[in-house]
Amino acid sequence: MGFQTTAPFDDQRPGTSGLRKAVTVFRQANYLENFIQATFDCLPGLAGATLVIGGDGRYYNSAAVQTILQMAAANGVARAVVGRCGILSTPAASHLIRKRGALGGFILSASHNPGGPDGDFGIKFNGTNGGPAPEALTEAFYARSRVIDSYRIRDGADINLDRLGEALAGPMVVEIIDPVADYAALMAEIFDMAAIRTLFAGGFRMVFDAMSAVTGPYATEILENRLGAGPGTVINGTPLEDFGGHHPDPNLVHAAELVAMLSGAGAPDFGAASDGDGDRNMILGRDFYVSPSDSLAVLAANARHVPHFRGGLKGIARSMPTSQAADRVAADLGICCYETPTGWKFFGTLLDAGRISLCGEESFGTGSDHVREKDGLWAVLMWLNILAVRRLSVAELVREHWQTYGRTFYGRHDYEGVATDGANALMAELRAGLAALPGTGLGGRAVASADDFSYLDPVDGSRSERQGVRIGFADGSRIVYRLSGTGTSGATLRVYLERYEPDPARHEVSASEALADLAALAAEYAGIVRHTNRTNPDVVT
Ligand code: VG1
Ligand code: CO
Repeated sequence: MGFQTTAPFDDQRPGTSGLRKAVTVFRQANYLENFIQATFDCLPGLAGATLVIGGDGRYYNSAAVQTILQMAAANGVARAVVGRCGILSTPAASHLIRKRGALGGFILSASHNPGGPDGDFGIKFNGTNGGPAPEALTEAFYARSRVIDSYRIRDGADINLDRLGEALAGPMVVEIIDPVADYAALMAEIFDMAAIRTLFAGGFRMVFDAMSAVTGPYATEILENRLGAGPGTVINGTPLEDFGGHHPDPNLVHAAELVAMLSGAGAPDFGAASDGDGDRNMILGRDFYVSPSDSLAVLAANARHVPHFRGGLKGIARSMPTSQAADRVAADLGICCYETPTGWKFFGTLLDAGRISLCGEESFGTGSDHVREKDGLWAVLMWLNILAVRRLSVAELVREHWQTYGRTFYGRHDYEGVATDGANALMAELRAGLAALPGTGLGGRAVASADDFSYLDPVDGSRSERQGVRIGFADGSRIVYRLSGTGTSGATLRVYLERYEPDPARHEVSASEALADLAALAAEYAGIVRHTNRTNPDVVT
């Protein structure tokens, strides 16, 4: 047991989802230790508490778990619950924290960012509700990390993380658990597993791409072993430290292998993918892509077919850049639809207060009140449960939805790794121009509203400013601009586009065609070429 001295690091302010940096940054002497001790110093009730620890298995995961265990022991933690081999998907960790009544937990992941010695690593602290720490707390961690001069660590041998059961780190009990079991049991409580089993038994075929990341073991156990989807349903199902060199980001660009498998006459009925830490999902039908914003709306409209939601939805929430498709369903159901800043932590207070049952983001994140994180595999099971009851194909279900509610064409254009100065200048210019916009025309469209989104949390009264520039047009179209909080090199500019089309005769064009005018207008108005030197986005989703 001892004290080590440390110096502050100036870059430990957690972003949208915790602290995310290159592995090389995390490996600097005392870097991880400094962040962990700063967190411990801000947590009342740490002595004698239970903590959950696990991550997505990327490079540096095991080393970080060992460090955190020795520090937790030295800081008086009574029990650490750790997934075997240090593995826990983000939603599984959220569930465990809640189930065990833990003070909180550390989730080790940089989500969809590439892994490996030259890739990224990340860490975040989730509180006792199982959700990401609120901004006030992460700001306190950061403030503490700026003044900290020492940390506590035990000088003990590494714990064997491969063996289930209990071990000791000094006075602290380390409990190594099966990372899948509790999560799989929760899914069986939420869904009509028998109905989904019948669907597969009737010849329904699917492919799940785990992208060599954490969901492989979860998907294999639940889809293949428990639900009877054929062997080979899960592809890239072994978690690898570098995700096989891929970007574990479930979208049309990075999950190209899956997209190809879902095209053509002999393709399976259903395709899905998840990301590095298992909290995101992409849903595909045969030759059909479901935009995440539409997915949230379709799930909301059909939730009553799922046992967990039989009593109806309390409310829905979506992040600001997510399309307004879910708002139309909420209006129809007579329930509230909340609009929150980007990042799952803002859904936490609404879920805890019982104001919402479903929530989602345009970035392939969907979830509910069962945990306090988005949940990739849960979303896949939601779709399967609904398809099993409705007996429609993915495309039929979504087209039916458009018929009823109209179609909201949606696209996100990402300009990755651009110079930070240029990106900041672009946003500053946009902000400076906001006041003059309403009532004028842009590219022949009347501007109805323009602002920099700010959010007042209706539950805890906290305020979040400067969450993204949004321009609303009189015809219901929107352009939103914001900078990413999860990138690790330079800045990433995200431009979000949406256009509402009530007329079913005009639904059968691609989103990129439907949004071409708006995309050109968005690029020109913000001076994207001038500020970033880029003529085209890197990723369009
Ligand atoms: C991105 C997404 C955001 C999501 C966040 C964390 O943030 O846009 O919707 O909540 O990643 O997701 P940003 O700031 O880069 O736009 V995960 O799956 O990386 O924990
Ligand atoms: Co993720």
